[in-house]
Amino acid sequence: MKNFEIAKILYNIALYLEMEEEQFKPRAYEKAARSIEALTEDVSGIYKRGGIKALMEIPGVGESIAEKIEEMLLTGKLKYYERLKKRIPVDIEGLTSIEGVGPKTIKILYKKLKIRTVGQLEKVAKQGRISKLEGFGNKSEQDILRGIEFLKRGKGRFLLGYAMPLLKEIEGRLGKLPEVKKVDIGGSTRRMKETIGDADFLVVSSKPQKVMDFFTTMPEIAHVSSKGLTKSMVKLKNGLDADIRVVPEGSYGAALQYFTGNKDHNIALRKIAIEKGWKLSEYGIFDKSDRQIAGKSEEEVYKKLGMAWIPPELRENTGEIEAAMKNKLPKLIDYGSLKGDLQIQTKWTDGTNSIKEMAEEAENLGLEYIAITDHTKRNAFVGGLDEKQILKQKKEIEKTNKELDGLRILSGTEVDILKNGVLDISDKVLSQLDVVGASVHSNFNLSKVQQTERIIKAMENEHVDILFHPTGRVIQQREPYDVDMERIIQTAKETGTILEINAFPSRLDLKDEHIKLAVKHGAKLIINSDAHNKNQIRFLEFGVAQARRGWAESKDVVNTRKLKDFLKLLK
Ligand code: DGT
Ligand code: CA
Ligand code: CA
Ligand code: ZN
Repeated sequence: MKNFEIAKILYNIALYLEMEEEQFKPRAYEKAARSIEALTEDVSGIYKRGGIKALMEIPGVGESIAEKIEEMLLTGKLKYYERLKKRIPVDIEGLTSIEGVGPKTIKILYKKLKIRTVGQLEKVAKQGRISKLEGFGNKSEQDILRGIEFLKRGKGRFLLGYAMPLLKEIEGRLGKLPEVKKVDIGGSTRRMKETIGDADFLVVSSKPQKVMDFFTTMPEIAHVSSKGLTKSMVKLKNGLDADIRVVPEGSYGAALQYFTGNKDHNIALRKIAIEKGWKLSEYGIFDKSDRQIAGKSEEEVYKKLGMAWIPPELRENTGEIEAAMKNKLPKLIDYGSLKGDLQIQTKWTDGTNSIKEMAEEAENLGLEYIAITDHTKRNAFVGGLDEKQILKQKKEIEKTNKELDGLRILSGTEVDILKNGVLDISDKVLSQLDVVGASVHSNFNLSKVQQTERIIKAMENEHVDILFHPTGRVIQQREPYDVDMERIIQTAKETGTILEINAFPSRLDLKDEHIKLAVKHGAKLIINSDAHNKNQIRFLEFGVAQARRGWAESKDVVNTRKLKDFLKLLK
């Protein structure tokens, strides 16, 4: 068991005990949970090293809690916790997954309204009964309802960046089968959407039985939902559903086009076909006498319909069809075209690798420059750096640069924007760094006006080159802060501040529509990985995907430039 899992169970125990009106025990469990969360070492490692005795050296962990941790580590379960769950049937895990609902709220809701599940909470909130409780109001009731909506919307969808490696691996395996002539992943995966509902494999094969046998017996499969000669459906062990279809070679392009979608894009294309007196389906385009006139390749299908081939990332029926008909599609930024990564954290704060390790990995991935941008002092919970430490780190970067021959490391920071828009590091220090990114890490709930003013103020600082995390959202976990994106984009343009497309799979702060707007106004963009360990630098490509979905070209993204030209674009 990982530290955070142990801590979570201890927190939940504290909450259950509190519901039972226990006096001191809840505090004890909370305290232990907090110090376990703050540990830099794995609890399992501590236990292996010195058993219960070593566990008891963790602040707040006494003998009784140490024994419980031992049980969790050895059995993966805790009988005491299971008993509490039975005795007090409140779905703490479900309820705490609603944004803004914490232990305090759950306790009151249980005592006053006997609420035990998310479903019950939704019902009473809709009846207006939450707003009548002491300490709650209309706003908290609406917040709860919004939180529940948000949770429901995200249910069952998977973050593309985390699902992709396994899907690519399966695609590769299918491609190696001698019976398989062609294979692709269609659907939202091919369109590189932020999240995917299920994966859609498409195959051409002369021996479909063999392909289906192979697909439905892969080690990653939890169960087979259906199996046929042209279509099978499975659930993978990670929870993701995957379909596979075997299609005739002569229809492959039409099938790939159809199963890539999205649905609205397909419907619009079908309408165009009908206007021409034809029929478009996953088998091809057919004329009045039902003769196939296109379908072998996607290019052929689009061409027959009178337009250029449309990159999958654009297929959302948001103007791409019109643009393709006029031959006015953007020349999208290419995968693999980034030369730098300007948001990287290291061991100096909450990253796990050293400056040098991050640099070497970036070089392996073909980058020419990176910036080290650790957190600053306001974010004490991740060991944020103060002025002195930042300058010390700068020295270490200079030293490391001498040890490298290819890649150049820039000194930087992810400086914190305080509630009033002031930065938590002095201008004097910021002025000595190569690159400064600024981001919001607190007070997410300010009004739209206040939040926008706060961020604009930071962007007006002459040292702030990049606005990191322009919306602060965490997909499926935290909503974006309320900001006037038009004004942020305007300010970016006026002040020469670059807007970040954060590539981290759960972040992707700027959505496609934001990127489109920034491109339209001519604001500059940058794609950063936000890597906290060296394996995460690879996330950059998901940022490129997001940029493509926002119609961005290479010229819109500053880190497609060589170092020398990139540096010229900074303030
Ligand atoms: P997802 O799985 O929710 O992330 O999104 P998609 O786009 O992968 O959707 P999915 O898996 O339900 O279907 C794959 C594609 O098949 C979809 O993008 C377009 C096509 N498709 C599905 N249902 C329909 C439909 O009713 N009409 C049309 N024209 N196309 C459809
Ligand atoms: Ca799908
Ligand atoms: Ca599907
Ligand atoms: Zn961090």
